[in-house]
Amino acid sequence: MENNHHHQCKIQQNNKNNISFESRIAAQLPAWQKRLQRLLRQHSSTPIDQVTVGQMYGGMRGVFSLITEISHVDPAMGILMRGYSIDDLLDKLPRAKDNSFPLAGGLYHLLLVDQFPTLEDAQAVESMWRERQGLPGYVIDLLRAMPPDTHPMTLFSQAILAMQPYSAAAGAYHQGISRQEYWRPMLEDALNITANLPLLAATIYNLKYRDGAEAQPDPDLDWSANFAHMIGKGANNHYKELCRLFMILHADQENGNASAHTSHLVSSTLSDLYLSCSAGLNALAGPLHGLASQETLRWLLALQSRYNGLPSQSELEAFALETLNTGKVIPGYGHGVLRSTDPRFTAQFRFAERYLPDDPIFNLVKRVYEVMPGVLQATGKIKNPYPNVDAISGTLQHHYGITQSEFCTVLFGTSRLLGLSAHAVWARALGLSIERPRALTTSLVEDMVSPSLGVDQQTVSISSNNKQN
Ligand code: HAX
Repeated sequence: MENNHHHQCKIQQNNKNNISFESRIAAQLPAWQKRLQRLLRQHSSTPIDQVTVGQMYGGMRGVFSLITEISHVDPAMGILMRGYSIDDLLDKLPRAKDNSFPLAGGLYHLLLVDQFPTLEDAQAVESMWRERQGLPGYVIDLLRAMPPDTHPMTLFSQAILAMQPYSAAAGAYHQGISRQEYWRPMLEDALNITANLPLLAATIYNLKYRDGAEAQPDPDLDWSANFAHMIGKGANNHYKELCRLFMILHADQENGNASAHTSHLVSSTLSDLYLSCSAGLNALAGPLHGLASQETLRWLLALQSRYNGLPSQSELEAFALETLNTGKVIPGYGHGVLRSTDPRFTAQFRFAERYLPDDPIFNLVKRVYEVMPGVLQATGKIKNPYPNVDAISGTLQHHYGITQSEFCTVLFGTSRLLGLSAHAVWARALGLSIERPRALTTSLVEDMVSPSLGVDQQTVSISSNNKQN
């Protein structure tokens, strides 16, 4: 109880600390409002895309129908965050002295403020996060009360939802804040949620795999590396560097992917960031999405144990075909938008070559990369036979002792909420609407594309009814 009171006081104090951050966003909004008004006045009815029947049944793949200013996926170049490629971000974002990889605070500044951060800007975000660290005691109690075999993603999503009573935006809404100002308390929520993500991830890790050891942030460490410290790996400088790399790579990917879109849809109802982030995590927990990092590690471990080490190319092909022939996907390969090797895969591959060249699972990843594109291409149906971010991320974690494959997606979510929260603040600042696409039944689609298809269908059902009779 005392803990909760302490948490509330802390949130109130922090309201004052992000004024300059907030004002940098506010300063850009009048020009944005004019720009959007002009665009909509002149082009509200101009078509951007058309929707085919295949796309309606195929999960709306490739339909341009969302707006975000935060990031864009280019099929060849990969994710561009505020226009910067992964390699640019890794090269140019500010890093602390003697660190090999950037501070996540700098990336968050870029995502939220749309100005390339100085080291001072990056450190200012890191300080805002530091000041806001602390989980309410009841959240930890809640996590402890769950059955021990609960999936860590369930705990993660639950914990974010459980903190919803502290939402500044929900409170402001109930006090009657105007719609134009609503993004400000959302920014406050964004800082409070993101500040606590490594602490929450470490708390879940420790509860599940370290006998509930208390996660205690080190005030001298940055946001990303603090995760390493809080799970007892603070002395391992290479793992701290991996945490920094990981948190940059997974932070965002446009807002059409399942977790970002879920979170955007929920947020579009004016619900607060705790509700929308928790919802986004639930989508990330699906095996075709963020859970692919867990699934890849499991698949690689199964491969290793089947062949007692590194398989030959033909053994690997046989194992891959076995997966495909049992109706499963090859985890870590393919992508909804990308049409080449994911630069986030390449960045992690470079890390592995530098820090863990002899790791046996990394050597499996390498062999899979040699063989799998050919195997997938031969199926004739997969649009992108190349590896995505998840094809290697779990392997790197495994090398440093995060051997619990089910935990991989929590780290993914820790980083991804940076992007989702930035999308949400800007969607609110720009006044984007509640989402409400329309739906059709198959009969209506048949009637629209070819009325005779509908008649054929009626004949089929009449004749099958007759047979039954
Ligand atoms: N293994 C086997 N089959 C695959 C495949 C893979 N890795 N990737 C695509 N396919 C199949 C699809 O299932 C689809 O088959 P059907 O026509 O029988 O349904 C066909 O190839 C065409 O699919 P596509 O157009 O190339 O790809 P989609 O846009 O439909 O799907 C996915 C994109 C990422 C979901 C898909 O490639 C996949 O399931 N990959 C494996 C899981 C994975 O790694 N997911 C993580 C993706 C990155 C991410 O979101 N991280 O969070």
